[in-house]
Order: sequence, then C-alpha cells, then structure tokens
Amino acid sequence: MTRRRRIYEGKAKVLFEGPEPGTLVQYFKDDATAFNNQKKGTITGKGVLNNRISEYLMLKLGEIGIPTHFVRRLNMREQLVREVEIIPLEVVVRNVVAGSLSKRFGIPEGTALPRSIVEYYYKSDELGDPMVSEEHITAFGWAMPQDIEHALDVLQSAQRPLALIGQGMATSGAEEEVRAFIERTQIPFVRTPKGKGIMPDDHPLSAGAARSLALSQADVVFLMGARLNWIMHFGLPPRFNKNVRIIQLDIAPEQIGQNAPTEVALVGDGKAIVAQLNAALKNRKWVYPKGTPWHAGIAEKTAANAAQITPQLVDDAAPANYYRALRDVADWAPDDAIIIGEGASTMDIGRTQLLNSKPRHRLDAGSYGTMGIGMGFVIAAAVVHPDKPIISVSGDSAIGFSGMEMETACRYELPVKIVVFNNGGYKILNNTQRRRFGRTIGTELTNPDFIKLGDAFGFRTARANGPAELGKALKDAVAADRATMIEVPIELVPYR
Ligand SMILES: Cc1ncc(C[n+]2csc(CCOP(=O)(O)OP(=O)(O)O)c2C)c(N)n1
Ligand SMILES: [Mg+2]
Repeated sequence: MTRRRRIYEGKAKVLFEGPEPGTLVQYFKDDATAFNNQKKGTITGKGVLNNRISEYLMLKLGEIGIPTHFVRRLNMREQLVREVEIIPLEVVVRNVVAGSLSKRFGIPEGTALPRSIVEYYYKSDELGDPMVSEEHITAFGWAMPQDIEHALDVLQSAQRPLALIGQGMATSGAEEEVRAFIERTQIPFVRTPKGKGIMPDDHPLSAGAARSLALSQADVVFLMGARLNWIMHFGLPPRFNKNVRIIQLDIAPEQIGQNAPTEVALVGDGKAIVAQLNAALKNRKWVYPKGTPWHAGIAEKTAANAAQITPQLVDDAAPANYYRALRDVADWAPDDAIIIGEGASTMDIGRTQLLNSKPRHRLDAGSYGTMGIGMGFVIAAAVVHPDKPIISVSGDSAIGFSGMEMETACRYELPVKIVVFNNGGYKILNNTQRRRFGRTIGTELTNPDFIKLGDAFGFRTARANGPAELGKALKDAVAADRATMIEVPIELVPYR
C-alpha cells in the first residue's frame, strides 16, 4: 500500500489520509504520555494493543446501536475510520486506582475501586485538560441534552401531536425504544411504508387508518427517522398543516429542514436518541391526555373509513375487488412473512390491508413509487431469509417491469409466493383517453397470459377467479413449498 498523506500527529496516534473522501487511516503509536505530555515514554507494543482494544470497544458500541467513527481494523497498528467532528471531552472510566487519581487522593496505585468512577476532562492542551463535571459540559454547550428536553417541550406544547415513524427506526433497530416512547407519551403515530412493523399496524395509537386527517391536522409532527419526501407529500399544505412545527430525528444532518423547516433537530442514531428521550421522560409527569378531541377525531375518522370499506371487504363477487382479495392474502400471510408490494392500487391498498407486526418485514417501492423493484426484492428477501415465507403482491403492470426475474427465482429454487393482481390496468389509460378526449393514442396495450408466463419459468401457477378460489389457492401455495404464482383477476375500476 502506498503511504498516504499524513494529516495529523498527536500524542498516541497518527492520522493519514484514507482511501476515500471522509475516511482516515488511524495509526497507533507506542508513545505513552501522561499529565498532558509532561511524562513521556515508550511502551513497546502499546499501539498494537490499543488498536485491538479500540476495535473491540467500537464494535461493542456498534452492537448496541451507538454509531462510531470505526470502519474496520486494517492491520496490527492501523484502522480505517470516518472523519468526525470531535466534542472536546475526554471520558475516563476508572476501575482501579492509577495515575492522577492516585496522586490526587493519595491512594496507592492498584487499589481496586468499590465501583467504577466516570470522569470527564475538557480537552485543551493549553489548559492542561482540566477535569469538568456534567454541569460544565451542559452549561458550556459542549454536548447538549437540551435538544432532548427541547424536543419534549415542543411535543408537550402540542395540541395535536403526531409521530411519523420511518425507515430510520427500522435500520437502527429502535423498535423497542419507539414502542416505549409511543406508549409512554400516548401520542398517535403514522408509519411510512418502510416504517411498517416498527409499531404493530393494529396498535391502538396507530392513526394509520386516518392518515390524511392525522397529517393535515397535526400541529407538531415528530419525524422519527422519517423524511418529508414524495410519500409524505413533501410536508406541504394542504396535506400538512401550513403552520406545522417539526421535531426531526435523523442520522443524516443534510436531511434536517428538508422541504419544511425543522424546529428541533436530533441528529444521530435512532435507537440511541429515542432511548435518551425515554430516559428524559422519566423526569416528566407529562403524558398526552386521553380523551382529547385529537384522539377522538382520529378514532372517529378511523371508524368512518373502516365503515366505508366494509362493503368491499365482504363482497364475494368475482372478479374480486382489491379489498376482498387482499383480505384473503392478509388472513393467510403468517406473522413472520416478508411482504413485498408494488403497483398502484395493489401497493397503496396493500399498505393499509396487509398488516405488519414485525419491523424489517416489509419491502415497498418506497420514496418514489418506482415499479420494477418487486422481483429483485423477492429474490433478495428469499436469499437473506430462507426461513421466512416471502409473499409478494404485484400489480399486472408492476410485474411486467421485472417479471423475467422469475427465471432467477426458479433457478435458485426459491419457494417464493407471488400474487399478481390483474385488473388489466393497461387498459386504464386507454379508457381515460377515450372518456376525456374521445380518442386514444399509444395505449392499445395487452398483458401476457400470466399463467403461461409462470409455467414457462417453472412456477407452480393458479388463477383464482374469485374470493371463493383465492383462499384455497393460497393454502395450496403454502403446502407446495416451491415457487408459486397466483393470478387474481381484479375488477377494473377506471381511474377518474
Ligand atoms: C419505473 C416506473 N415507471 C412508471 C411508473 C408509473 N406507474 C405508477 S403506477 C403504474 C401502474 C400500476 O399498475 P399495476 O402495477 O397493475 O397496479 P394496480 O394499480 O393496477 O394494482 C405505473 C406504470 C412508476 N411508478 N415506476
Ligand atoms: Mg393493474
């Protein structure tokens, strides 16, 4: 390896330019210093041990969801790290009396302490790294629990608070912390498509079935690893209240204030920060009260929306409507199934009707609704989770974007279940053109015969012509333990 540019040399380490922008190579020296460089020496092999100890600690922190600068150990003395902004504090944990502690208190070196002692030092060579307390740290603004308190103050001041739970909570593994937070504060929540399962869809505080009302009327929105992108209507009116105040938790600083101004920003790992919020809540009596008009309004809208779809849920006519067909899929999908959705109505209605109770069990076209992701997701999910049922619901148009990958699924004998909701949607634009303009252009499209297509690749196939047949087809698909495709003809309701 060619030696890279030396960026900085400190008392114990040398930093070199890393292989990519934003990275550094950290070299551990054998030099030992104490009392701010007044005592110096060399301990052979110290750097090698420090490199290992540092790696061990950083990996442990990573395991519990605390992000660190560590990327990987490169060799005996070097590790690859990310560039970070350094808070000028040194945290010392003492288990045995040594060094300055022995000197300050006259306790012999090597004395075991009755319990661990945590000390903080302000890192400043000119001042000789003075010891400081948490009071100094917060008063001087070196590290800020104020943001946590500020976030809770804003939430507490809300009349109609709403948590938007996003994918960030899934990737940081924050489901336990988020659940504790929602249940402790009693604020309603809506999850983004990729945030499904962090909180169970059928949780009593879910405002998912009254999403439009919840988004448009909330006066404080807490973005928990969720972003105000296309899926969230960019946080703009009329979908959002024009005076909405935003608390934003995100790991990426550049996301703060995207599309709508952020009042309180909490930048960092989701799991760690929600845990901090939960700890801070222990010192507060506040709970968002039960019986507010906000809770009542959401409950009312949820009930009204449910009443509106009930007739479709119980309509056994063939061809099925989306709700009735999805009801069968929902009844059949086991709890640990990974569900993939793509299409327009298939995906949108599927988001409301196919529930998730586990995080990281839903794959969805996401931020931009991009079709063509379905088969890739199906194959990836089956490869990563061979022990879980993989169920995809795909529109007839959507499956056309990447359906050829059925060959891959068969070649690797992946026992995936693909349900194609065929409303002959290709005709939709044709119908719209005819209705609006009295003529058509470029929209005389046809679908393939999906059963023949599936058969050609070696899928087990079935066409379920109505609700009566779908339940059975789905049961047979599970029993078969091989790649299965079920085509479900869906009644065509032309777009407006
Ligand atoms: C790559 C890509 N091209 C085009 C679109 C535009 N688009 C959105 S929905 C849709 C068709 C959806 O039809 P289908 O998959 O049959 O779902 P349905 O609503 O009929 O259930 C298309 C083409 C898109 N989202 N992504
Ligand atoms: Mg369709």
